Amino acid sequence: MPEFTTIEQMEEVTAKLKERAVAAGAETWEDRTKTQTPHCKFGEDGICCKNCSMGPCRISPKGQRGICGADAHAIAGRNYLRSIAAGTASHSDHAREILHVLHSTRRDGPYQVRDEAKLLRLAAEYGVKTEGRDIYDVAHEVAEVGLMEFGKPEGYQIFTKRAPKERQDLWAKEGIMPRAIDREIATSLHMTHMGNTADAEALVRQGLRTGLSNGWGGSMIGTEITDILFGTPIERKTEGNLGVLERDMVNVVVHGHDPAFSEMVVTATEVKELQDLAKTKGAKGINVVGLCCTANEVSMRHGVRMAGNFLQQENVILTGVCDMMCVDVQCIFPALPKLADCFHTKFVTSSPIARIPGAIHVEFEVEKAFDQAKDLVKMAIDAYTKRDPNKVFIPDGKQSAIVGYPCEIIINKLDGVTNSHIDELGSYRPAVDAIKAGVLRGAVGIVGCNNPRVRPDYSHFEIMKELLKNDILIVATGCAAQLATKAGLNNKESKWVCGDGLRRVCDLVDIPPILHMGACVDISRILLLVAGIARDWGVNMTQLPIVGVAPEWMSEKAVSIANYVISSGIDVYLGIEPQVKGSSQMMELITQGTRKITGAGFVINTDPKQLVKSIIDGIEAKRTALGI
Ligand code: BF8
Ligand code: SF4
Repeated sequence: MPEFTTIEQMEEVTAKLKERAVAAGAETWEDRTKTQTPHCKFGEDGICCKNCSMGPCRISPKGQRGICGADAHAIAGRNYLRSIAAGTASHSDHAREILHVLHSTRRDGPYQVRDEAKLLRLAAEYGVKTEGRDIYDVAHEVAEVGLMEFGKPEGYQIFTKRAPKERQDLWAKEGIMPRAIDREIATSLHMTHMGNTADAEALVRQGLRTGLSNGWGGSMIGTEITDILFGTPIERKTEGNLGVLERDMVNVVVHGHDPAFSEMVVTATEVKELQDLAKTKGAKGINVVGLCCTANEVSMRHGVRMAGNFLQQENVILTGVCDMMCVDVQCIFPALPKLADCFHTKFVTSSPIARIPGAIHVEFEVEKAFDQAKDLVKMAIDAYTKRDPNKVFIPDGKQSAIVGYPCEIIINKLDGVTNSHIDELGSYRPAVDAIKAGVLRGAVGIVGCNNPRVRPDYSHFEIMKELLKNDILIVATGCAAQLATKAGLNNKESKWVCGDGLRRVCDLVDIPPILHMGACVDISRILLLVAGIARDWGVNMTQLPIVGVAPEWMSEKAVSIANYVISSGIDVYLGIEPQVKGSSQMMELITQGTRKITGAGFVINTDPKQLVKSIIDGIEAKRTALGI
C-alpha cells in the first residue's frame, strides 16, 4: 500500500523552510497574512465602493447608501462583476498571446505547428479553407479568426456551438449568449462605472455572459491553440513536490501560466552545449521544474516535474537551490524578487503583463525566444556556482504521478475497454454506463487555488479522499491537480483509497482515480467532457451527477470560471465565500437566483467536511432525479 504525503508532513516541511526564511531575514506570506488579518470587513463583504472620487463609500448601519445612492446590492454586485471581468480578461488575454504565437509560426521558425490534425479540425470549425493549402497558411488564418473572437463587432463566440443545443437555446433566451470577449469585458466595466447599473440581477446576468465568453471563448481558444502549438497532451509520468529540486543540478523553475516562453526554456535546458557547461561548473546537469499552471502545461507535454502549487512558490526559493525562477504571467507573488535577493536565486520576468520591481526583465520575443532562453539557462548555471551551502535544505518528499488527460485521451482509454468508438468524436458511453449502473456514483471537477484563509491544501486533500471513497471519479486542474500530485493521489497505485466501484473502473480503464486535465484554462476541457457525456447520455448538462468544486479558490479567474460553469448548468461548490456577503440580494442570486436562469448555482461552505457531504448529497440528488 503506497503512502500518501499527508498535509501534516507538508506542513512540517513548510515550518522547516520558515525557519530558513527567518534565518535569512526573509518575509513570507505567513508573515504578511498576520499583518492583514482580521481583514477589512467592508472589503470582505463586498460593500466598499471606490468607483468614483466622491467616495470611497461603504455601507454601514450609519450609511445604507453611497453618496450617489448605490446600496449594498449595487456595490457588492458591481464589485463581483468587476472580478469576473478581470478574471475573464486574464484567461483570455493569455489566449490572445498564444494566438499571436500561432500567427508567427513557420516551418523553419522558432515556433511550429505540432498538432496538425487538431489545427485542421479547428480550421473546419472556423470555416477556414484547408484544401491544397500550406499548413502554415492555414495556421495563420486560424489565428486571425481566433483573434477576431476578441473584438468582432457582431455575432457570438464560435465555440458556443460546441455546447449542447439545450444550452445554446437557453443562453440565447436568457440573453447571456457571449459576444466578442473584449466586448463582454468592456460592457462589464461600463455597467459598473459610476452612474450605471445598480440592479443586482442585471449585474449577475452580465457576470454569467462574461464568464461564458471565457469558458466557451477565451479559455477554450487558449487550450486549443496551445495544443496545436505544443502538442495535445498524452499520459505522462511525472513527479511532484519540493523533492523534485536537485542538490547536484542547476535548478531552473518556470512559474506562471503562458507556456510559450517556458517551452523554450525547457528546450534550452536540453541543449548539449548547456548541459556540458553545467558539468564544467560541477553540476550533474540541468533540472527544469515548474510551479503553478505553467508547471501543469509543461508537465503534461514533457513530463517536467512539479515543485508545487500556489502557496509553495516562496518555499521553492527557501530551499536555497533554486538557481533561477523564470516567470510569465498570473499568480506570481510580487514578493519573490525580494525573497530571491536573500538567496543566490536569479528572478526573471518575461512578460510586459507581469512586471515586478527587483526582477531581471527579459521581455519574451517570439523570434529571439530560443536565444533568450539559452542566455537565461547560462545565467542559471552561473548562479549555481554562487549557492550558499549553509542555506541549502531540500525536503526529500516527492510523489510519482500520471498527468495528461485531455478529452482525447479519456475517450481513447474508454475506447480501449469496449471498443465503442462510434464516430470521430469518440464516445463516453462506457463512463455513462458505469454511472448509470452506479459503479461510479458521479464525477467531480476539483479546481482552483490555495488561500491562506484556510489551511493550505487541507480542503483539497480531505474532499478528494472522501469523494474517491464514495466512488466518485475526480478530474482536476490548476493548483488542486498539483495537490493531488504532491500528495500522491493521481497515480495508479493510489486506487486503494477508492471505493470498490471506482477501483474496478480504474483497473479496467487503466487510469488513476484523479485525472489531471491541465491548467486552469483547461477547465474548458472539463466543459467539453461534460458536454460530451451529456450528448452520449442523451440528457442535459444540468441533469448529470457531475459538479464542480473550488475548495480553496482565491483569484478573480476563479470567479470567472465559476460563472461559466454554472452557466453551463453545473453546480459549483465553494470552500471560500465570494465577497458579496454584505448584500442579501447578491447572496440569494448566486446561490439560488442563477438556478432559475441557468439551472445551477453555488453551494458555499467553509468547512471541508460539510462541503464534501453536500457534494455527495448533490450528486445523489441528481441521480435520484434521473431515476438511477
Ligand atoms: O490559474 S489554480 S492559484 S496557478 S488561479 Fe493561480 Fe489559482 Fe493556482 Fe493557475 Ni488557477
Ligand atoms: Fe460612492 Fe457611488 Fe462613487 Fe461608489 S460610485 S464611490 S458608491 S459615490
